[in-house]
Amino acid sequence: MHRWGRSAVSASMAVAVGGLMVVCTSSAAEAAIACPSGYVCIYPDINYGGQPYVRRASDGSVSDLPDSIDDRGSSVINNSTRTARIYVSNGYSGRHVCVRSAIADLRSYDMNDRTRSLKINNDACG
Ligand SMILES: [Ca+2]
Repeated sequence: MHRWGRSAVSASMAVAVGGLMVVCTSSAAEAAIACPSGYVCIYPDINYGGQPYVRRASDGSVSDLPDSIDDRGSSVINNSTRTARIYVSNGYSGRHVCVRSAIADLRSYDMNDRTRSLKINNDACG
């Protein structure tokens, strides 16, 4: 949980509502931190919460994701024209899920907090 330390934006939003201690719960369809066009974003919390790991799809695959998201990813947005496969092991091995657009909760794929490598392809999912 990083809600209080997330960013200056959160702090200013709290001020904007009159200093009330309000924790906004973002809707499932809207990322608190948006995933830019052309990027694949892996979020540490479900429903696209927390500080995402972002990867420009044209920069290609990542065989060993950094510690910040290694075994921590809980939701994914693929805002690129390519396909993104997330694997439970390094080097694109083990079980994986193919992300065409977005997955709000990796628990539904038994992949929660099991994000170790990211394969970017030009093919289709499935
Ligand atoms: Ca997580």
